[in-house]
Amino acid sequence: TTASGASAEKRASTLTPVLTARWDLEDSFTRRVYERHGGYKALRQALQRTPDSIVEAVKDSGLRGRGGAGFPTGMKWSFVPKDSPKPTYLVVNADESEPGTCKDIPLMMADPHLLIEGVIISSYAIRASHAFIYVRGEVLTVVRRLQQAVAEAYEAGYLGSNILGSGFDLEVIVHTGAGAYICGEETALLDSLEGRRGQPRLKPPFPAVAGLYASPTVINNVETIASVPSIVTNGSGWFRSMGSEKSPGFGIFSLSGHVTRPGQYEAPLGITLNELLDMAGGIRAGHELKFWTPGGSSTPMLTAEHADLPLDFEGMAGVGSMLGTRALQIFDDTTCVVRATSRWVDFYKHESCGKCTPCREGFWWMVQIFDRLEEGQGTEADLDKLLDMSDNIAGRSFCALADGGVSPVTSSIKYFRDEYIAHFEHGGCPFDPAASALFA
Ligand code: L3W
Repeated sequence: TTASGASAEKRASTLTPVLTARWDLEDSFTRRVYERHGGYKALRQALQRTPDSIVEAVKDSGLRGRGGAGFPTGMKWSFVPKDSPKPTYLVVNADESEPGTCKDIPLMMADPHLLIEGVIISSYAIRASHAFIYVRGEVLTVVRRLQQAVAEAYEAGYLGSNILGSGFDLEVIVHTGAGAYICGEETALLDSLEGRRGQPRLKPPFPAVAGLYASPTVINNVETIASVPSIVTNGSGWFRSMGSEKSPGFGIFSLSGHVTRPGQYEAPLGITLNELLDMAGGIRAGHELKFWTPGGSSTPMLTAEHADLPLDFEGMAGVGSMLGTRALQIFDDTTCVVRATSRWVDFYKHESCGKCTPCREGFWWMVQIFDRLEEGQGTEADLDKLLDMSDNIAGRSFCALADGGVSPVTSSIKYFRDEYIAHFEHGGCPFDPAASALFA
C-alpha cells in the first residue's frame, strides 16, 4: 500500500517513528485509517488555540526547514507581515527532485493526510485562506493520491468554509509542475505556479514578504509541514528532546546506492552514517565505503573518514558540506568517482534554467572537460581549470542550483585528485563499469 515498498524493519530507528509511523498499515493513505490512528486530532487542538500560539510553538521547537537549507520554520512564519492588505498564501514545495532524494514522494503516497493536516494547521497559524501543494508533474500517482486525499478532507469538513465550526476557511489546490528541477527553487516555483516559465527571482524581497502574486507567501518543504501536527500534539519540548541542540527533531534519511537495504529511515538529526548503515545492513557484501553525499549531489561529497560525524546542520557544515535533503547516496570501492561526478555535471547542465551566464555556460563547458577526462585525454591543468570554473560559478550565479552543481566537482577533486590523474595515466577509466552497476 505504500509507494516505497520499504518495510517497517527497514525503517527501524532509534526513535518512535512519527513521519513514517503509518506507512505499513493497509490503506494507510485513506482518511479512515489516518483518523483511526490519531489523525486530525492535532487540527482540533490547534483550532482551540490562537494562530500566534502555534507560530510560537513551532518557533520554540527549533524545527528547521527540511528542504535543504535548514532555515528556522517559526522564524520564517513570523516574517509574514501582519498588516498586509494582500492575502497570505501557504505553498508546499513538493517538487522533490534533488538527485537521490526520496522522502517527500513516499510520504505523500503513504500518508497524504499527514501533509494535509500540517497544511491546515500551518495555514491557520499564518492566517492563509489558500494553500497550494506544488508537486512534480512526473509523479502522476502521487498527484492523484493527493487529490483524492484533499477531496476526502473536504468531505469531512477539514477543508472549505468554517472548518470544524471554527470560523477558519481554507482552500487547498494541488498543482503539478512540468519536470524542471529549477522549479524546486522556491521563487522559480512561484513563477511556475503563476503560469510563467520557472526561473528564479532576485531575493530580497523574500517570498514571506512578496511571493505568490506579490503577496506574502510561506514556502515550506513537505517534510517540514508534515512535522507540524506532532509538534502541536506533543509540544516543543518533546520535539527538542530529539536530535541535537541546534538541529532538533527527526527526519527521513533516504539511503540509496551500494547499501544492502536501501530505503527511507526515520531517525533523529545527529545520527551518523555508520549508525544508519547498521540499520540498512551495511555496504553490500565484500565491499567498502568509498564516498557518499549527505544531501544529494548538491551537497559536497564525503568519504569513509566522515562516517561517524553527526548528520545535522552543524556537523555537516563543520566539514565543508551541508546536511541538505538527507539523501545519502552511498558508493563503494567499485565506483569511479570521475564517472559519478561527470553524470552529476551533466544533470546540472541539463537542468540549468539559462537565466544567468555563469550557470548556463559554466556547466556546458564543464561537461566538455569531463567528456575529455573520461576518455583519458585530459591533463592535470584541466583539474585547475575545473576548480577555477567552479570558483566563477559558485556565488556568482543567480540561485543555489549553481552552487550545488559545483559541489561534486570541487569535493571530488579535493578527495580523489589521484583518481582523476589515474584517468590520464591509464588513457581512460580504470574501473569496470559493470562492477559498480550504478553507472553502467
Ligand atoms: C525571509 C530572510 N526569508 C532566508 C528563507 C528563504 C528560503 C529559506 C532558505 O536553497 C538549499 C540549496 C540547495 N527573510 C530570509 C528568508 N529566507 N533568508 O529561508 O533560504 P536559502 O537562501 O538559505 O536557501 P534556498 O535558496 O531555499 C535550498 C539545497 O537546498 N538542496 C536542494 C534541495 C532540493 C530539494 C528537493 O528536490 N526537494 O529540496 C540540497 O542540498 O542546494 O542550498 O525559504 O526564502 N531574511
